[in-house]
Amino acid sequence: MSNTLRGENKVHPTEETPYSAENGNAGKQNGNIDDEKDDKDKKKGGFIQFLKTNWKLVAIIVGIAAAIFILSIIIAVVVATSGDTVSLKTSYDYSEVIHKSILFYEAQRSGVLPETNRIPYRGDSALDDKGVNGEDLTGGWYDAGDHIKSTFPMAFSVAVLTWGYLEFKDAYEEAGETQNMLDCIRWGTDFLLKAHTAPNELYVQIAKKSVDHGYWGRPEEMTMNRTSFKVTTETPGSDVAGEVSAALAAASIIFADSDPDYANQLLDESKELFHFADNYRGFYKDSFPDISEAIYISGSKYEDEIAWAAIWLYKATGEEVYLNKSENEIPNMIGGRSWAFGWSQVDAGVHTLLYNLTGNSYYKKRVTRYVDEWLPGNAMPYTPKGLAFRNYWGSLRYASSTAFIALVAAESRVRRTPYRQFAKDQLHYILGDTGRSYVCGFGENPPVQPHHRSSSCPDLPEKCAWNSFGSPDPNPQILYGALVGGPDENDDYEDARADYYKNEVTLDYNAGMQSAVAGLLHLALTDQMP
Ligand SMILES: [Ca+2]
Repeated sequence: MSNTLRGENKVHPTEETPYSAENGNAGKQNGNIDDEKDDKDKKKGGFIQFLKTNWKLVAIIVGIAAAIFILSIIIAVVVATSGDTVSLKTSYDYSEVIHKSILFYEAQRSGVLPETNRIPYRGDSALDDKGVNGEDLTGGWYDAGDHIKSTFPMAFSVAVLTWGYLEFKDAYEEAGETQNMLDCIRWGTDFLLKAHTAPNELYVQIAKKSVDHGYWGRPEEMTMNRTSFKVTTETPGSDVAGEVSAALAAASIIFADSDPDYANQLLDESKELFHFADNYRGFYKDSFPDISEAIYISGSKYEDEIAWAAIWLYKATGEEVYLNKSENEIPNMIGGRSWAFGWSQVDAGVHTLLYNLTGNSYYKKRVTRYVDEWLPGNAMPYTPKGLAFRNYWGSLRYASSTAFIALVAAESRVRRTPYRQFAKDQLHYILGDTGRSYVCGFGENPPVQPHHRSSSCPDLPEKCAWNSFGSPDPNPQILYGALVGGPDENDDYEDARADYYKNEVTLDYNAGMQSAVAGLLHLALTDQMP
């Protein structure tokens, strides 16, 4: 991966220097030509004699001068066409993290894989995933270490990845990952469009928890029945429908220029889902026929997802009706501090976007209230080694998703240096500051036993089952780029496959981490790193 940056403000010597030099020399020659003539004639004879006796030396000097001249032209052309490069002095290779995080999303792919698949141990899987009326529900990503497809966190991940891309495009360009990132987002949105089978109908989970969690093995070898669940007007889910609406609206911005037809489809279906979420209110956990079969069942309110969808629709369309819809939900959202920024609680994202788009100081206060709590010395507990510690289950994702909010808020000048320093400290904790990396396949001493089925399987044709789960050895496949859950409040961490609190990986863990790392790379590129 490249660890250099392009100098955006460089002078173009091939355009400017020869032009001014030529003009200056021409004027000087015209003014002095007669005065110099006699003197030149006197010296002429001696100079010709010198050339005759020293022609070999003259030839060498002329040759060297010509070579230097040609070389300088080549260097000037190279600099002008590729940009002069300056070493990025960052502690960690952010480009490499972005590259590998996108590979993690590729490792999670379900359905028919394209020829461009870069994960050697993965193939086509779950090709019978369908709705209750036979609708095609193949594709998308497996949620975590298991093989359930869960629309709610998948949509949150698409929204946060897309937001990070929109804010920090220069980071993706620097990493050389722009096309891979667009493919990544589209893999998610293609499935979200499939899951939206009618204006007021959305598939929210594929595979029962009891059936899926009874299996350990390759996704390509699954034979169990994978039941699908949907929300409808009778069994609504404003939280999940709002989340998908937000993801589709955000992605429509990205594809507006390169694929306007696709962008229009994303926007149309985003609007339908917003109206479904808004008009048929309810929690999708309450719509599940058997709550014990659902994953991602928590969540204390759905007004935040409705407001989140509306503000993304406003950002995508500029239509005031959506701004009003978003602001109308604010009184219904919790009045105190948000607990975290995550798949079921997007208040911090709503406030940040609302401040960014309206400049209203009320939203600035709300963003400040949220992020300030996480700064050292305030209410958030810290581990001895410096992790802002919200919860033992997946501690690192809370720190990294809040770091992303802090970086976006800093772009909007809510607060700058303290927010950027916080984000840098948290991400560097994750990438290796404690002596170990928490990102698989990256840096020093990374996790080797992630709680993740397909990477725990040996190469074919060896069998893969519960014996792979119980193996004391590292996962035979490296799950590049996956952020694991992380340590406890004392920085204690054991790299153990069975520990799904500390060592599982998920789509939403990586979304906040990747977008935050893109934000740090943006700071490095623009010389704003604290
Ligand atoms: Ca919520």
